Amino acid sequence: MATNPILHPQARQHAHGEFSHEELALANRNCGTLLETLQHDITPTGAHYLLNHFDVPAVDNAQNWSLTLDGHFTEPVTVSLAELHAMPVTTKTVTLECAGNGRRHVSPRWPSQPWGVEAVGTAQWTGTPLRNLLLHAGIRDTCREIVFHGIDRGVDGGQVHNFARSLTPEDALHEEILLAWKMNGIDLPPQHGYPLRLVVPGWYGMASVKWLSHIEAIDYCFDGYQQTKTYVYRQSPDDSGTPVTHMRVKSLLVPPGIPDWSSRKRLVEPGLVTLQGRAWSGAGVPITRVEVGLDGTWQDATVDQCDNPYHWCNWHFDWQASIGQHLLSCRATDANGHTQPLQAPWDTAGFGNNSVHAVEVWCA
Ligand SMILES: Nc1nc2c(c(=O)[nH]1)N[C@H]1C(S)=C(S)[C@@H](COP(=O)(O)O)O[C@H]1N2
Ligand SMILES: [Mo]
Repeated sequence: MATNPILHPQARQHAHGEFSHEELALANRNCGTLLETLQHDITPTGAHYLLNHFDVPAVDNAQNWSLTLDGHFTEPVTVSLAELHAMPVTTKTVTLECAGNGRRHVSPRWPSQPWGVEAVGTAQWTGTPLRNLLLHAGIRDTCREIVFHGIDRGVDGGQVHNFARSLTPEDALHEEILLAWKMNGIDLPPQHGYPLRLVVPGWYGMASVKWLSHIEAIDYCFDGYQQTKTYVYRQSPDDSGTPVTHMRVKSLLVPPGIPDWSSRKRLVEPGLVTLQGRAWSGAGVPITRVEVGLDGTWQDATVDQCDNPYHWCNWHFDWQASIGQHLLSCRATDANGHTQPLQAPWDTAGFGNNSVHAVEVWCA
C-alpha cells in the first residue's frame, strides 16, 4: 500500500520564485486586511485579517458550549457560556498581528501562508478577564504551564492535533488577557472563534486561541505541535531556537493616491499629499517615533497621542510630491529603543519579519 503522505509527509523545503498552488490556496482562505482600511482606527470587522490553520468549526448551538478548567487547579470547574457572560464584562481595543506576517519577503521563503504585510488588524474585543476565572479555579503550586485548547483539529508535520497553545501562569494572569465572545460589538464571526476565544494583547496572534473549550493546568512544559514544532525562531531546522512571543515594533503606510489594478503601484498628483499609517509594538511597549523614508531620506512623522499601548497608533506626514518615481517607506521605534530594520532578520519559517514597509509611487 502507498505511504500516506498526510501522516508521513516529506520534509518541506524552502522556496524561491513563484508561489505554489498550495500557497495560493492558503492565501485565498487566510486573507489579509485591505491596506486602505488602516485609515480606520478600528478595522472593519470583515476586513480584519484571518489565520485559520484547519477548518472553521461549525458551532450552531452555543447554548451547549462550555469551558472546562482542569488539571492542576485547586477547584477544577466547567462553566457555561451563560455563566461566563454573567461575569464582569470589559471591552478592550487590541491590535493583533500574525507572527508569519511578512514571510513572503524573506528569502528563501518557507512554504506556508504567503503573507505580504497585511496580516494585522485592530478590533474591540468584549469578554471577561481570564485572570478572574484562573484565580477562581486556583492555580496550584505544581502548575508550570496553562494550556488553551481549541476544538479545531487537523494535521501538520504528520501530527494529528487540536490547535493548542500554552502560557506560563505568570503570563496567563496578565490582567489584559480576555476570554472574548464579541468582536466590534457583535458575536464573534465563526472564522474569528465563535463562540469563545482568547485575546492575548501584545503577543503575536497565535497565542489568541479561537474556539476555546478547555483550559488545562499542567505540571510540565507543553510540547504540542503549535508550541514547539512551529512558532519558534530558528536559524536552521535543527536549531532548538527561541519561542515566538511578543510582537516586534512595526509600522505600515496607507498606500497614497490611486492604485494600478494589477501591479497595485500608486499614482499621485504633484503637490501636498498627506501620508498616513499605523505603528505598534508588543508587550505593551509604546511607540515613541515614526519616520517616513522619502527616496531613502528619513524625516520624522507626527505620531498622534495614544493612551493604550496594545492599540496601534496613528501617524501622519505632509509630503510635497514632485513629478517622477518615488519610493516611500516608514519605520517605527518603540520605548525600548527598538527600531524596525531595513532588512528582514532571516528565520527558517519567516516569523517576526518587521522590516520596513515600502510603497512605489509615480507622481504625474
Ligand atoms: N483554535 C485556533 N486558534 C487560533 C488559530 C487557529 O488556527 N486555531 N490561529 C492563530 C493565529 S496563528 C492567529 S494569527 C490568530 C488570528 O486571529 P484572527 O483570525 O481572528 O485574526 O488566531 C490564532 N488562534
Ligand atoms: Mo498567526
